[in-house]
Formats: sequence, C-alpha cells, structure tokens
Amino acid sequence: MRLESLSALLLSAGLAAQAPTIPPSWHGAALPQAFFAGNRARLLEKIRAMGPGTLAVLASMPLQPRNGDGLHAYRQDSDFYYFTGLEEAESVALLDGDAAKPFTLLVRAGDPRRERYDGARIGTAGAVQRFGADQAERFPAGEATLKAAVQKATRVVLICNFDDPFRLKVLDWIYPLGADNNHGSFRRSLVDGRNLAAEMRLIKQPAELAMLQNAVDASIEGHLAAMRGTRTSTNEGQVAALFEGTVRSLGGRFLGYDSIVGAGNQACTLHYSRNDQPLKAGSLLLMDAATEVGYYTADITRTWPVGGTFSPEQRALYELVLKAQNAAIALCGPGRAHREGYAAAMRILSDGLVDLGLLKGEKEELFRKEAHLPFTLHGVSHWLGMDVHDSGDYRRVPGSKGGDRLLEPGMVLTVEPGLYIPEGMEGVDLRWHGIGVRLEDDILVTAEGPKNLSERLPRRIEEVERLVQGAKPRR
Ligand SMILES: [Mn+2]
Repeated sequence: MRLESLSALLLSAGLAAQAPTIPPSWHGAALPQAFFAGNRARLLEKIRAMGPGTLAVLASMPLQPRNGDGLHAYRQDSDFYYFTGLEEAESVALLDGDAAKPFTLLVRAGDPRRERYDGARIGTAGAVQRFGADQAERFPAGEATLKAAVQKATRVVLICNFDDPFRLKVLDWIYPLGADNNHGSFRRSLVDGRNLAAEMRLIKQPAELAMLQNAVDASIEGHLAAMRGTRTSTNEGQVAALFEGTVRSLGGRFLGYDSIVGAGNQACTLHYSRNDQPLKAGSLLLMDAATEVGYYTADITRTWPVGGTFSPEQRALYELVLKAQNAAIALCGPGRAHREGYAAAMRILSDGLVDLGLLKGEKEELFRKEAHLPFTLHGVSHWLGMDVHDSGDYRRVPGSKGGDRLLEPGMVLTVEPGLYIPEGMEGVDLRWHGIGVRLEDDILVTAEGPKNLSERLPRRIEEVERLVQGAKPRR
C-alpha cells in the first residue's frame, strides 16, 4: 500500500489522531561554541581578579581501562567540557590571565594508525577553527609549552578532577622535588580551581536549562515505556531494557548513571543495579533511571506495582512518600535553605510511620530522636546538572543561614524521599516486608518558585495504575 493511501485510510477511519506520537529526538545534541566561550570569558575574569601572573590549567578525563585491552566508553570530564566543549581525551586547556590571546589548547599528536581505529583526532587546526583556541599545540611539543607556562606563572589555578598523574606533574613543575621549595613557594602558588568551576556550574544558564529539559523529556519517555511494558515483562532486565532502549533511540548517548530497576526486596537496596531478578507477582518495582543528553542528565525515580494494582500496604507507603515529596518540592523556592525540604519531608514520613503503626510512641519524641532514619535512609536533595550529583557547595557560603546555602533562581535540585522496609527488618510486621518506595523529580528554582521539570511523568496512584494496566497482563 502506498503511503498516501495508508494515511488517507487512517484519516477516514479517524485513526490518525490515535497513531502514537513520535517524541522529538536529540541525537548529537550539543550546546553551541558561544556557550563554552562565554564560560571561558567568565573564568578568565575570575582568574584576572586574583592578580597578575595567574594561569588556569584544565585537565581532561583520563582514559579508563575496563578489562583486557578494552576501555570504558569515553566521556569527557564535566568541568573540562564546560569550559571547552571538547570531547577528546588527553587534552589540556590553558587560560593565561596576562595574555591578549589567552586560550591555548594542547591536543593529542596525530597517529594515522590509531586514527584508522578510533577516528580522526582534532589536531591543532581543529582546536583553533572548531573550538576557538587562540593557539594550539600537539604533544609532545605541547608539554614544553605547558611546563614553560606553569613555571612563568605566579599563580596556577588547577582544575583537574581525575587525572592524578597530570596533577602530580603540574605540582612538580610548581614545586620541583628536591629544590628549595620553601623559597620556591614564595614565587609561585597553586590554587585548586575546582570550587571555582563548581560555583559557576551551580547556576544554570538558559541554554543549559534547555538541554537539561531535553534529558528530562527523553527520560520521561523511557519511564513511560518501562511502566507500560512491565506487565508483559518477567524480569527486571526487560524493564531496564525498555527504559534504556527508549532513551537511546531518542538520542541519549549515555545514561546519567547506572539504571536502578529493583522489584520487591531489591527496591530496598539504594544503589541496586544488577537488574536481573524475576518480577514477582504482587511486588512493587522501583526504577531510578535517567539519560544524559548533550552532557546534562536528568535523575528520575518512579515506583509502581508490577501487576498494575497497589496492595493496601504498598499504597499506604506510596501515599506517604508522595505527600512528603510534594511538601519538599513546595519548599524549593528562592531564599529557602536547601535543607528545609528535607526537614519537612522527614516530619511527614515520621508522623506517617506512627499513624501506620510502624513506629510506636509519641510523635514529637520519635521525630526528635530520628526514629524514622532506618526507614528513610537518605537525604532528599542534591544538585543536578552535568553530573547527576552535580558540583557545588551545599553550605558555608556568604549569605547562608544556619550554615546552609540558600536557593537561588537557576539552581536545579532533585527531591527524592523514600521509605524502605527490607525483608527481615526487625520489629516490623511481615506484611510490610519487601517494599521500597522512592519518588524523585527534578526541580528548577525560579524567581516565581519551584518548577518541576519532570512533572509530566505521573505520580498519582490512579494515573500510575492506569498506565501500568494499559498493557496486557502477562501470562
Ligand atoms: Mn537522585
């Protein structure tokens, strides 16, 4: 049948409106070079403010062996990417606060044989033309340039998260071993620049928020596919595959973190990621999974019944977690301490556990003693961005109240309370055993208050049940 006639047929039958909509995809999504240049300009301003002779040195993520002669898939260091947009390994970026042309990229030497295996390397021309470097050099010559620049500087701001050998090399150039370091350190100092980068990354720019929303949207589609496909699955692995296949097909090249897909008792293991156990009838499934798009990741958790219907115990715990989550989300407005949401959520969970008979005693006293902790286990928020637990200090900054940082527009954080009752938990009636519930959404702080970026993914029990029941029951 020709395509036109098929769509005509669908239209005449009134079916076109019911055809599944294909969500947009984000294959190859990346922020524009102007974004990275803007970040470099702001970093340059900060290092110039430190005084003359300041040089920033940024290290890329080292290659990571996996097994045998195989490597883990390469993913650039978040800080390095934020300031360069460059995804190539074994690169170094320099920003010289004194120079009129401050940005130097040092990139890998050409290797025709390796390049036949791994693809072309960017080279010095690519570094200048595509990545905006003022000048570029290839190793090994680049190493002499780097050493000279470090030794000429009076202050080196090092932004190096994971490349320990590189850090030691730079340290040795600054304070040569066996030399008169006491004397040397008067001339040259080292500043750890990681907090500088973290503070910049904490407030998201509009372009970053758009990319983060792409990651959230793709992750929502993955969650919907997993929920709809649970009743026709027999193993956690199949549900994980529905999520992961969906986000990959939408352009999520990497997951933001290993998917957690745990049914029944496995839902009580916070970082469970084997995802290989059979789905037992009557159990709840907890899925904490998200994709990264263009170096920004979502972080979303939903919990649903594998058979499509919550039992009374599952329902009671779920409703409690949902209530706690909504209360904490409402407190993600500007000017709030990020921990206010935690306190509100814990109060609701603690009182609710008493109401359900899971904690026994006087509410005020139990809350004060944190008797809920064996059930709640973890905090409810963390920053979100390029890293799932994004960089940025939670405390000790000017203007903070009670030692905590106050929320500002442009910050993004998760809100994810949970309750966990593993098999064998002492002092708890057996009917509650093997239930783990967590709900997690991604919240943008705006001047008008909290904005839930993952709102579209249902949380209310009736909606969740309807979604899961949409599929045919499994045999
Ligand atoms: Mn999280």
